[in-house]
Order: sequence, then structure tokens, then C-alpha cells
Amino acid sequence: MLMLTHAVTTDVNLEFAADIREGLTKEQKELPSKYLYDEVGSRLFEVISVLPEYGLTRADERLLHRYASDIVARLPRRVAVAELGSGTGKKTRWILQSLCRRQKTSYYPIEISRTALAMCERELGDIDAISIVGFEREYLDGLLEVAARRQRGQHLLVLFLGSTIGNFERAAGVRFLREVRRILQPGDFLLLGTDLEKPIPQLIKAYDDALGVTAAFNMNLLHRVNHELGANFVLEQFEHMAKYNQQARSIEMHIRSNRKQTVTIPECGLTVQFAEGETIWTESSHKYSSTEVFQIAEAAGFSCRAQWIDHEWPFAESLLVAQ
Ligand code: AVI
Repeated sequence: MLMLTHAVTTDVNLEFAADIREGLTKEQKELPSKYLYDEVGSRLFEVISVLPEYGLTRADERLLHRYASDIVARLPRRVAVAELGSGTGKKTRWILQSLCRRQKTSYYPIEISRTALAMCERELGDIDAISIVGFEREYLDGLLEVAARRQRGQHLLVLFLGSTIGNFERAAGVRFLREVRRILQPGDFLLLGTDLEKPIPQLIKAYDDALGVTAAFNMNLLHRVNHELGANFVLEQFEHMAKYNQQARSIEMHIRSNRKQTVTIPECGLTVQFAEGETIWTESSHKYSSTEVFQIAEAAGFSCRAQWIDHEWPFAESLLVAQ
């Protein structure tokens, strides 16, 4: 069964304009990374995930493929699956197949990207004994709706894969997991994927690849602002930049102005001045140590039942249980 629950229509453009205005009037200009994922951005991210320099997605998939039955064996009998940010759903197949072999399974992908949600439903719709209901929602709103559909005695397994947690500031990541915990019941599970620390040059290459796909992914934000908010960013006058932040243990993506210039964004009623070399910070990707995940879990009201680590591209899959 395939069903898609669309977002309650809010004026998406108004919210986009307000967020862009807020971000570009800060001292360190910034644009929220969630806006990287329009249709073009979602497709570019798919390409990033197969680049030789970017091992994160392959590591995540390797672990899920290799240990799916191990993970499923640790879950209670009656369990429904919700996924926060399903992407195309490709990496979720192994767990769902393993679960569906032992029971009929409801799968609820929660995604703000309609493109990704549609891709996910196409990708996984062929699994026997699965029912898919997609939610085009922010993560917590979607999870609340999924929890409201929970049947008596049914547990939830929440998947938060691909190290999306890394795109939150560290403290905000814990706060987010606490919110997830608040929606869950004791004994529910969270499978959390986290990218682990690795040498800085390797990280720089992963976020500034030779083909320029990550650069296009990042610059697409300016293209989007031009297209949707009538701005006049000249893309050639900006460039993609990846840098490591030692203190935050994160790799940051920025868009750097290569000259002094002025940009107007009519839909935001905004004129923005850029100095030469000034940047717009568009994303942070935090890297973790495997033991740090236990602490984060505990701080958020979970405890870690099991952890699987990929050593080819250090990455951890941690199965957390709500306390
Ligand atoms: C989705 N997220 C975990 C990716 C990451 O690695 O932080 C997004 C990304 N940005 C650039 N490349 C990939």
C-alpha cells in the first residue's frame, strides 16, 4: 500500500523569505542548510553520496546491509518504523526487508522534501508485507502524527540515519533527540547513524570534491534564492568553500564572495553588501567519537543497546532504547 500525506499548506515562500532575511542580516551571514534540498539539491545530494571522496553514505549502507538481521533481532515483536529524513529510502531497504520477513510492517517516512519522499516510495514499494505512509512534514511534526497512529502494544523504531544529526550544532542535536524521546514511550527504539571523526584532509576532500558536485549543491542555494525570491546573485562572483572548525569538530560549507558587491533580494525587501572574501555559512557537519554517542544518548533519555562501526569509513550505527 502506498499513500502520501501532504504538508498542510503554509505559505512556504513567506517562510523561506523570512529565513533568508534573518540569515543574511547576521554578522556571520548564514543560510539554513534545510534549504539545500529542493529538487535540484536533493538530486545533487544523491550524486554526492556516490562520489569516491564521500564515503559517508556507503559506510551507512554497508552497516545497514551487513547488520540488518542483527539489528532486527534486538527489536520487540510488534514494531512500526518511522524514518526521519528518509531520503530516497535506498539504505532503509535492508532493515525493512528483514522486518517484513517476520511481520507485516508499517513504514512512515517523514521528509520535508517532496522529491525525496516520492523517490523513497518508488524505491521501497515493492517489498512484500510493507505498508508505506509518507509524511511531508518537519521531523517532529511528522513523528507526532506517526505516534498518534500507534496501535496498542505496538513499539516504534525511529530511524535517524545518514548522520543527519551531524548537521545540528552539538547541543541542538541533544535537544532534538530529547524532543524525539518525549514523543516516544519507554522501550521504543532509535537507530542513530553518526559519522565519526577522521583526518581533516580526508574531510575537506569529501566536502570539496574534484568534480565540483558539492560545490554545485552548495551554490544551488543562491540559484534558488534568485529563482524563488527574485534575487540577483551573480553565481560566478561567489565560490564554494569547505573548512574544518577545530573547536566544533565540524566541517563547514560556506559560499565566499570573491569581490566586494551588493545583492538585492526583492521578496525579502533586502539589499545585502558583501566584502571581498566574506562568506555565507550554509552547513556544518559535526563528527563524533563512538563513545560520545553513548553520552548524547543518555543526555537525551536513551541508553545504547548496541553499536556497529564501519572501519573503512569510520561511521557508527547505534541502537538506542528509550528509558
Ligand atoms: C545530509 N548530511 C548528513 C550531509 C553531510 O555530510 O553533512 C550533507 C552534505 N553536505 C555536503 N555533502 C553532504
